[in-house]
Amino acid sequence: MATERHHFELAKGINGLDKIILRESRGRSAEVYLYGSHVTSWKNENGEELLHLSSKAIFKPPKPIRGGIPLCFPQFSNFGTLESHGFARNRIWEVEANPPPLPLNSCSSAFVDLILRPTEEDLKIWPHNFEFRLRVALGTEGELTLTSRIRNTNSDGKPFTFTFAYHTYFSVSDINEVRVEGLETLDYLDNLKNRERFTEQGDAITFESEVDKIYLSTPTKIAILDHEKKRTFVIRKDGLADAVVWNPWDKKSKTISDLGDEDYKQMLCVEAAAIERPITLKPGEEWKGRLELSAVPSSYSSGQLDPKKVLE
Ligand code: TA6
Repeated sequence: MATERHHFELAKGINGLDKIILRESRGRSAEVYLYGSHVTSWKNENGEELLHLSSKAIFKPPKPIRGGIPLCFPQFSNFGTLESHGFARNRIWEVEANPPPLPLNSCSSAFVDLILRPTEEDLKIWPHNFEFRLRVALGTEGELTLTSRIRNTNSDGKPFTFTFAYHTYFSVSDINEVRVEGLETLDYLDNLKNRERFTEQGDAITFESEVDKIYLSTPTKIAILDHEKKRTFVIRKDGLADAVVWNPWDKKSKTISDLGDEDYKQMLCVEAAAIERPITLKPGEEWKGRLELSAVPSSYSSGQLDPKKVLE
């Protein structure tokens, strides 16, 4: 069902779950499941998939979908008493026809607005009323933008506090060959060492074993350079101070039932997040967190990528 006004298609996805398809005139596309308001696909003009979806992903509530862009709210990981990464990623969201105005980025050609409000069951585990609006937009240059607006709608005068992440799984050619630029010399919490705080070395980050780090107060722009695919993912973020870098590698992968044993070789999670300083909202207040992803051809000739150009 293509509707002029809303620039998207509503379709049935895996296991009959409702999904939204966004299409851009030059062949780019993105797909969002109403289950978790979960982006599961982002393709470039050649139809190449840019996000990693686990080869064993399960599309069956209440199991979160493994891969794509899960939303972590109102809790990142186990930074609290709720289930890992909170409950927004395993709830059914609604399409919102008339959301409060959000300045539409002029080059958005296709977009959809989704909304989540707590159920009676949710209020028992997290006693706060909220409205979580997510706009997913596909731009004319193929960029994918996710804009979250979270409003405290408590009528009892109570503030609430949350942590948040866009838990993006990027598709890479070979994890041994990619490098991340923009996190050099930053402090991070190492989830593999009781969240002890360390300082990152001066060079680009490369991968040769399991990594699970929360980088603190990062620049608003981070790049993933994929030699083999001559591709650079540029991650721009607003309202999200931190960034998580995760790859489970071989051993941990075998303990994750809905992740293929070899998947780790073609995936890397770089997650725009708000963790170190949780967000507190009083009733009526609204927080906005924006993520913009672009995949650009890497401009290198000698095998040495020019990070400066990428992060300018
Ligand atoms: O974002 C990194 C992380 O918190 C890792 O510690 C790992 O648990 C990963 O998320 C996946 O979490 P999930 O709950 O989706 O299995």
